Amino acid sequence: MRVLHFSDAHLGAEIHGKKDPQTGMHSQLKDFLRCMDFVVETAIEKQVDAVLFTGDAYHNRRPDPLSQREFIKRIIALSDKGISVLLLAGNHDLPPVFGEASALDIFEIVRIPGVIFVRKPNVVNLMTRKGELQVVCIPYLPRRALVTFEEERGLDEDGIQKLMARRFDDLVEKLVKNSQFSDAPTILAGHIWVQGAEFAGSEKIMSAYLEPVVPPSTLRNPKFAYVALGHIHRHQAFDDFSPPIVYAGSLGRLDFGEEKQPKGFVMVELEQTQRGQWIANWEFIQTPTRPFVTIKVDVRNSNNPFQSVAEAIGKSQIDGAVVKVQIFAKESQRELINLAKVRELMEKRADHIVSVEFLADERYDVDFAVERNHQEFEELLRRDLISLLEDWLDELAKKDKEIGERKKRIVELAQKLREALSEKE
Ligand SMILES: [Mn+2]
Repeated sequence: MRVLHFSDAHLGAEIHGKKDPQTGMHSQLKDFLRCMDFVVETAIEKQVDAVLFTGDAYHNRRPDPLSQREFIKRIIALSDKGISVLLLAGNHDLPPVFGEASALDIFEIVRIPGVIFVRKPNVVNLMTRKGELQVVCIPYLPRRALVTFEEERGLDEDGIQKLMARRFDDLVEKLVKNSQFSDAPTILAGHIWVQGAEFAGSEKIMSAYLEPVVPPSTLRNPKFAYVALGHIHRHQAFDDFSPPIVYAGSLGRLDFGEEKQPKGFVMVELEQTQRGQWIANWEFIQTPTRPFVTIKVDVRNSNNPFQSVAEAIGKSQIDGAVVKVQIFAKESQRELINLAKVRELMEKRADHIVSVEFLADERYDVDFAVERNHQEFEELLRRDLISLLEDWLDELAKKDKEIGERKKRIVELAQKLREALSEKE
């Protein structure tokens, strides 16, 4: 049986790019849809039996209709070809307020043949053209799904974390114990944080205070042939034991933290050994997402600084990329480098120019001239407060190293404060 595992599509993210005035489509959405098209094409071409999506379809919990239309369209394209699809709820797929509808609930209302959406921990039998696939589903579980407010009384942060991890372990054990498994292959699909996983940097703030951190041993049940994970955006695998535990990673690049990381999805071949045990062979396939490129050029010893910048740009692979330029220069060279002209050099090649920075004597100018339009300010207003705090601390840390060192702690405290306030409501 052949399964395609992908995750964290984040349609509707508008971090880097601009909106096409004709279609209202942002260039980041275009990029992510191109990646999702590639998923659909590959699934059809390689004749996969099932597609497993491990959460975060949309970037916003109240996604815009354009993102929804395009996501649903592609899921239907899979269904039309007889491919079964399982959609698992990620943190971005949960309603903003407890009890409200999830954007993916629509898949439960408008039934598409072979497509199911799983929002609660459950064991699901996915029928495929090659027979049954048993999937132990663990969607994103916030702290409150595992531990009540009353149970936390008297516990410190560490105690709460331990209780959450234990509850998670119990939950998986119970799910497995109470299910009647057939001889068909069984896998686990989760939108969870596994201990030891490395972040990409584009995940929403993750704190061990808000959700369980799952030890890999919890997932190492010999019943599972493969563990398909979403939530953490860096593709990685815990592959040294069986079953393989694999994060597909986000489908496309969200920001510069992922500049050097490959993005893609996973092809999984499930095979039965002579003893009847199911095992998985998997392969990572890269998506055609936009490259992110930072060009750093030091012109302090150059006689013709503009020429040096132009050469550095000429040598860089910026075609179709999201680009940032940092020019390290002497104050006296300021007049010699026209930042607008630097921008012009890239306009035809790059998909999007984020900034051209002139950095001299620790003071620098940022050429955001074309960038900061009304829409971007609006986006700024919609951003998560904690991530704004983080940016601000990063800014302060440029002048005061100590702030950089204390950033993690400050952010943790801010999260706690927010949590405490939301409990009061
Ligand atoms: Mn995500």
